[in-house]
Amino acid sequence: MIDSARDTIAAIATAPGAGGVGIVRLSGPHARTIAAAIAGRDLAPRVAHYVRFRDGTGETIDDGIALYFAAPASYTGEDVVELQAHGSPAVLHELVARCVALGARRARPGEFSERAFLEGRLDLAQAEAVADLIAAADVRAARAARRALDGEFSRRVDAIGDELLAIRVHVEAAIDFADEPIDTLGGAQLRARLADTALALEDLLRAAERGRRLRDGLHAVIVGPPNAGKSSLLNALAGSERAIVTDIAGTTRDLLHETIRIDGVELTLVDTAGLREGGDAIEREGMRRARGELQRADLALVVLDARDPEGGRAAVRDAIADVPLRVWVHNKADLLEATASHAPDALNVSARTGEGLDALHARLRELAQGNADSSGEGAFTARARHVDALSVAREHLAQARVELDREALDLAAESLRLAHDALGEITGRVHADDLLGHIFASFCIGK
Ligand SMILES: Nc1nc2c(ncn2[C@@H]2O[C@H](COP(=O)(O)OP(=O)(O)OP(=O)(O)O)[C@@H](O)[C@H]2O)c(=O)[nH]1
Ligand SMILES: [Mg+2]
Repeated sequence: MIDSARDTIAAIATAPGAGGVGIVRLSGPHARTIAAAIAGRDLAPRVAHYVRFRDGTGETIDDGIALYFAAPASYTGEDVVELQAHGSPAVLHELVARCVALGARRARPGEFSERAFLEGRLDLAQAEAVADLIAAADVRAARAARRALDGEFSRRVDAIGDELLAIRVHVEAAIDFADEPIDTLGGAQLRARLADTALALEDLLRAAERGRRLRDGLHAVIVGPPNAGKSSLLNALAGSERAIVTDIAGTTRDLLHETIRIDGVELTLVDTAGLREGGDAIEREGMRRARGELQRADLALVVLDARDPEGGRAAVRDAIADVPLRVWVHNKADLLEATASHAPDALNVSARTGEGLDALHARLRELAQGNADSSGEGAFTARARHVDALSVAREHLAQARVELDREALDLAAESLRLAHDALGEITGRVHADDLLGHIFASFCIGK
């Protein structure tokens, strides 16, 4: 689907700042002629030409290498040229300006990858993996993004999509024989296939959920009754006075995010308003936000006053019901009698004296790493968008099975179509234009 009317784009592809080598990349129908004008010679495909890059007056901007990749065997699928110069921001900006003077347009963020998607070189999940690879905070996340880029996620989505398509064909055909009971039309076999597909989808959803956590890091929400020392603990873990601490119950209202790294694994800590009955309007809004944040949490770090942990437990029980991982912390251990008995399932900690913080660190490291490791082998990164789409597909599929059991074939066919479309959104076979704009806008320029 080469669009000959499409313009040629140019951008610096290397990171901002000085470096040994800097690359300006061109993509589009005029990439080759523009580069030839700058390099003063025609470019053969896939040959490293050592050339002088010249400005409009013939003066040398820099010397370097020009590489031409002829369509469709290029990153974008269009004609692409890379001009490799010294990594001087001044030189690279001048090279881009020269490309623009010769008819190119400055690329928007992610526009090269967007073109790669539009040319069918990558599907949407793979294009997103490019950005995730570039942004990966550690080696595990980078590996997992690389697997997604290689299509490991997309292949599993497509396999389920293909199976759904086959089932849809079967159901649509059966609609034409509506007088017959479905079981004479292979209904039992159809139901078995649907059950298998539902299981495969369930598996993939779990893998994608792990992949999302791997990409985003563990999302830990600090929760507990007012005055238990949640903000003090955040400060102690972050190693800086990020949050306001006072002895007034109800000090924290807004969510406060802080990213910490434990052995190269990222952990987002969120401080929240203490949970209790009542409170003024601002505090109640704070509690509402705390509960909302817990809906998205991987881990609840429950902070209770060591002197009265039972009172606090009741206040948080409902709020943390759906959070997959929990760590119970009894804070203010410095105020306990030396003889006080320790709860077996909780860590005794003092945000004030630092007592017990090493053990808490170790526990968090274990969980953050377990999170990364459990998704080590064969794991791929995924995004919240993907997880949502898979959940939607799962709901429609469940609906289709109910409808099939009731022999409501029309409805089942429609539910199957919706499930299929939801999967298509992941790889971009089904997409809205504003979705593409949204996704690619978060890329860096030159990619
Ligand atoms: N002795 C002692 N006091 C602590 C400890 N941790 C916090 N405090 C004190 O307890 C009070 C409340 O601490 P915060 O960190 O503001 O408590 P919070 O849970 O964030 O409270 P809210 O934001 O109101 O929900 C402050 O006076 C802290 O100095 C601790 O480990 N030992
Ligand atoms: Mg607080």
